[in-house]
Amino acid sequence: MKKYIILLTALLAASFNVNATTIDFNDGLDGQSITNQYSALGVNFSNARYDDFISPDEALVGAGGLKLVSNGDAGQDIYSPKVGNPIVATFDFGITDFSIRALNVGANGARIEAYDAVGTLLDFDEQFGTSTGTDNHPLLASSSQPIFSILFFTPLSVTIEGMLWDNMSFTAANMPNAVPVPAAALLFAPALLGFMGMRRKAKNAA
Ligand SMILES: [Ca+2]
Ligand SMILES: [Ca+2]
Repeated sequence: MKKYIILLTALLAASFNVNATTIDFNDGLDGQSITNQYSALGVNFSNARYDDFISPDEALVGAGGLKLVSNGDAGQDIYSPKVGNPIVATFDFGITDFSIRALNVGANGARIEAYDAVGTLLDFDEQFGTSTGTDNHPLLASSSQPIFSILFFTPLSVTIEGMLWDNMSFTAANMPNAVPVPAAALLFAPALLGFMGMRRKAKNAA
């Protein structure tokens, strides 16, 4: 019985984090556009691509491998998308607890804007560094909800410098029709234990 209780405890603990999703962007190819590669996770991108630039000390904040940058356009650096042509992440369902690591953030800064389902700005977060921002890797975040899209860009153009994005994380927002997973697991727990007891009895009788 003890091992069943341990198993059940582990299942319940895991269920509390079942909605957390993190994308490290390490599963693409350098320079390849990012569009619907993560659609199974409920998110699609526009004006986005993978990039393998290595920022100094990025490992200290858990970043590495490939990162997220913009596709850019004429006269625009892929590391410095502006508000008129931002990277966009669009979600199939409302999300909350959004965060992403901004790497190598200098004088031009890094900004995220969170929008609801009808395009109303819910929240923003931004950070600025000095000069080229080497070793400045802030986490940008929003706990507003439900967020349906996020824009990513560098708000200023005071110097020639850019930045990258890595390790995007979000959870599904609490929606009216959502069934809380821990409650559902508790409903099944007595049946599961009962079933295991029946199997044990059958085994002892045999
Ligand atoms: Ca990465
Ligand atoms: Ca920079």
